[in-house]
Amino acid sequence: MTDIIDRPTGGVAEEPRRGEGAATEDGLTPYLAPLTVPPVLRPASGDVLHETEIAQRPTWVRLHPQLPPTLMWGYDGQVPGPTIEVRRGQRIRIAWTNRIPKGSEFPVTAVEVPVRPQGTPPATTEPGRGGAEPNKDVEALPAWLVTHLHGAQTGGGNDGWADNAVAFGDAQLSEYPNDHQAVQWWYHDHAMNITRWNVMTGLFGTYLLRDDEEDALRLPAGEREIPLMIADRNLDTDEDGRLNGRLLHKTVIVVPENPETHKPVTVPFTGPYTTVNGRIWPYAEVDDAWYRFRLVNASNARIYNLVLIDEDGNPVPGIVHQIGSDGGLLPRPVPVDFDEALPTLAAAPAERFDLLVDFRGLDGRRLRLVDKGPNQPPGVPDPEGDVRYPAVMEFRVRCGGETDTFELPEVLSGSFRRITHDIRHEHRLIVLTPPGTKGGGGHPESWEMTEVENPEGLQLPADGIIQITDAHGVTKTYRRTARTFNDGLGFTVVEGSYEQWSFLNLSRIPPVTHPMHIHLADFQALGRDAYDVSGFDPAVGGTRTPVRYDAGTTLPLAPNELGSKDTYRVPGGQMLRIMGRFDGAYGRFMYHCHLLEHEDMGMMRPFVVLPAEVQKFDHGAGHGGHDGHDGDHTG
Ligand SMILES: [Cu+2]
Repeated sequence: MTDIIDRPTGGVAEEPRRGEGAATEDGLTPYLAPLTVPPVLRPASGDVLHETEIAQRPTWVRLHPQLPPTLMWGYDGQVPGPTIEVRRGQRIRIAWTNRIPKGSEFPVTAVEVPVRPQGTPPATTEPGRGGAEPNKDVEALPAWLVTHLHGAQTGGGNDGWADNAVAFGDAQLSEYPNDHQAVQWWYHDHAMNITRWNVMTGLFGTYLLRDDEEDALRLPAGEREIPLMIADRNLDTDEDGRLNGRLLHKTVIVVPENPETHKPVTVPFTGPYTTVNGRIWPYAEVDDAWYRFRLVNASNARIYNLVLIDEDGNPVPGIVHQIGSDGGLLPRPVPVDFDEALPTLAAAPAERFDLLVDFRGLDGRRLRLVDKGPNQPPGVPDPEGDVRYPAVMEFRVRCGGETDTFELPEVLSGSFRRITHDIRHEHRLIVLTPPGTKGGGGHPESWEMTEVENPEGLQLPADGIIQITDAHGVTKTYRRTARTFNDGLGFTVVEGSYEQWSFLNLSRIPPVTHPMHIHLADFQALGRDAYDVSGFDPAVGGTRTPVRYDAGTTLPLAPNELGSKDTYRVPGGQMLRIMGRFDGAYGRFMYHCHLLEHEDMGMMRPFVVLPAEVQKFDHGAGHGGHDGHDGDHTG
């Protein structure tokens, strides 16, 4: 049987204390709604033939006490969905069942508005459509859903392949072996072309895997372990300008000066209102004790720079420690002191942060988690950027009554092993192109590159040919072997093997950070290198002069990036090198940018994992990244 346990909400106050934060110009008072904690669902254990049904259903959610209810879609009719909790090695089967009746209203209104001149607040920071006509094609969308368990090692058939979405009444049957160290995964919709709207409806939830190593640390648990799913949203307004509660996907479109040579570019979604566990700017009452927060950025595209501040707006050092990241526990705790030096809580979509916060001695205090705009002190709005309201949530510390004797462990994961470059491995090179690159339809793309062994005869510059001068001064020539999702298979990976994937981001004006996510495998960062990417000409789609390693700029890896991860920020002008092992499952998987607008618009590619014995019989050339053919496509 499925065991659903309702936990008390994270902070139940008798009465929300009004007037503590001034209402915004939109009429919403920050820190008015108590934080809610999703119920825990422990799937049937011991009998893998017993499936646990989790159904997507329409639901009405009060995002804020001063708003009318919002139509959303939620797993088990809840936003976020239930927190699924399993133990290592407990194999489970979930029937993700679409129970959103045919003809249901799509919960998101989508509009595109023109970009505004620099120096004025971006239109996306304001609620309402501003007169823009809703996209009728989005209004007409059916509930076409597929669920991906982000981070999980499971066969390609269970992973939530984006094309294999199901309609009303059908179920996606997925088996999860859970043979993994203790970890925080999360599940969310992944339907081809429309993930950005499906996830915005509310289709996401937390998945926690436990093991003995984690148990032995005796970390804060029960009511003192709280998932925090952070997601920004926008809301529509009525004719009179009042918020009507309806979800609004408002994006900015940049129309080029010369529409004959350049296509319009859609900027990924950001919105003015930050929700935590499905509430806008909630507060949580916490004891003066240690807490464990399992934080994930479930936003479409906002990259948060989270800072914990006190009543005077000053960062609070010394009480936040990161103990885990995407792939599980870090080897040792990493202090997060918000002092502008590394490390910070820069959280791109899909990145996870396992945080211990020490509220001892803070009885009576109010601390706030805020999103720091790039040009302002923490807690202050950024009028020219997209941080209209920095608020995320508030912690109200109360006396817990007894002394918390928990001590921060010095070593967290004794089983953690650092992967080094001397291990036998395969190389892959993926180039992330700027929006407006020739042939890209206005969108950034992820190009799979293959080295050209005899580049002497090439006429350069040429579309799809990129030269790179590396740290040793050696220049190599690469040709593009794939650029969009439906191009032929490029990467065939032998199960159990290690691979180094290098992502080179060619964006420059403006630099665009892409959080790259690879399904199935856990990775470790080997390094980040700065590159002078000015030699790439988007109008050509290739380099005029080689993209060049910049020896003058060092980019150290932050200590909280050194654990296992599956999603990495790749800023413009940077090469990120990561190494991972593809083990535990076979099949066809995806890797992609986790800005959902980019993922939907082409920044996604397939890869296949096979047994070594089977790959020997591969009759095609599906070995992108190391086949070394001449660049005969370029003429
Ligand atoms: Cu991207």
